Amino acid sequence: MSEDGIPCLWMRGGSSKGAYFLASDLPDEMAARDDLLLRIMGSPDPRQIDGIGGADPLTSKVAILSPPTRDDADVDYLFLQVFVDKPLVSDKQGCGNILAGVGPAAIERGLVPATGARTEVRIHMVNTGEIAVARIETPGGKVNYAGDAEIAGVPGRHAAIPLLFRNIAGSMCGALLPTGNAADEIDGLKATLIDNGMPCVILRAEDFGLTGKEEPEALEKDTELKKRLEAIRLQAGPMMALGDVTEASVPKMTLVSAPDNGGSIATRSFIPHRVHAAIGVFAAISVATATRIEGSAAKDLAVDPGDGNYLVEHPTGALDVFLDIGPDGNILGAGNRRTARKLFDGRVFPRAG
Ligand code: NQM
Repeated sequence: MSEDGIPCLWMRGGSSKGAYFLASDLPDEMAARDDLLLRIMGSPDPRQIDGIGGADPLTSKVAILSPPTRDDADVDYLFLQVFVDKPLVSDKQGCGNILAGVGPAAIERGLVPATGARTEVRIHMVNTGEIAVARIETPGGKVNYAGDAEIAGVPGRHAAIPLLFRNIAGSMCGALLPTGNAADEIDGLKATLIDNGMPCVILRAEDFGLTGKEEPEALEKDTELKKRLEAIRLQAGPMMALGDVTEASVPKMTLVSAPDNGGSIATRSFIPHRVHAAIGVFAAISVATATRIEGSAAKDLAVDPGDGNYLVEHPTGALDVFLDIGPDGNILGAGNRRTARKLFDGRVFPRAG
C-alpha cells in the first residue's frame, strides 16, 4: 500500500499538529503500523528531516479514526505519540489538542454525517475509554474552519470547537488521586499525583528555586532540573499505577506557581522531557482540578475563579478550562474550547522500510 502513498489529513488540532488517518488505511497489526508511522514521521531523528513530523513532540502526533465500537459514540479515536528521536510510538496517553481535529476529520472523511449548521460528534477516546463531545460548525454540510475564536499559542482566529468531557477522573491511573493522597513526598519535595484526563505530577516551581515564569528555552537548557524531574517521574510512575514509565510519555511533569496575569494558576509543563510551548488540554484540566484539592501542591498558589471558569496560565498565554462542580464539591465534568484547521489532504509516502 505504501508505494502509492497512504491517504492522510494533516491538521492542526488546538495547539498541536498531526496526521489523521483512517484505521482501514493502515496495517491492522500494531508492530507493522507503528513501524510505518515512524517512517512517515521521519523518526527517530531529532530533525525528522526525512518525514512529515515537525521535530517537536507537539507536531509528531497521529490520530487514527474508525467507526465507533460503542453505542454512545459516533467515531473511535486512537491517539499515538510518535517520539521524535527514539524509535517509539506510544498509545499510553490521550491528547486533547489533537482531539479538536477529530470531529472535523471524521466529517471530512465521511465517517460521521453533517447534521445541519452544527454537528455534534461523540468521540470515543480509545486510549482512555472515555467519551468527548465536540461541536463542529457544518453550514451546508461542510466543515467550516473560519471564525472568531482565539486560543493561546495559535495565531489568528478560527471557528470555535467546544469540547465537553464527563467522568475523565482516573483516565489512565484508575483514580483521580492514584495514591489516595492530596500530596506525596518524592525526593523530599511535595508532589501531587493526579489524573483528571491526563496523568500529571504537580510540583511547586519554588521548590526547585524557580519562579515558574521562566521561558521554555531556559528550562530546556537546565539539565540539572531535567535530571531531577526525570528521577521524580520514574518514581511517580509505579505510584500512579502506570508501571515502569521509562519509555512512556506520561506522567507529565508540571511546575506550578502563583498566577500573574489574572489567571487561576501558572504552569510550565514537561511532556515529559521537552517543555510544552503551552499546556495540554487534559493536563490543564488536571492542574485546575488540583487547585481545588486541600493539601495539594497547587491549592495554596491558586486563585479560585469562583464560577468554575479556570484560566491555566502557560508560557504563551492561558488555556481556559471549565469545571462543572457539583453541590458537594465533586467535579462532574469538564470543558474546553479549541479550534482546528485542515492544512493538507493528500497521500503520504513513508521512507522505505
Ligand atoms: O494534555 C501534549 C498537547 C499535549 C497533550 C502532551 C494534550 C492534553 O498539548 O490533552 O493535548 O502533553 O504531550 O497536544
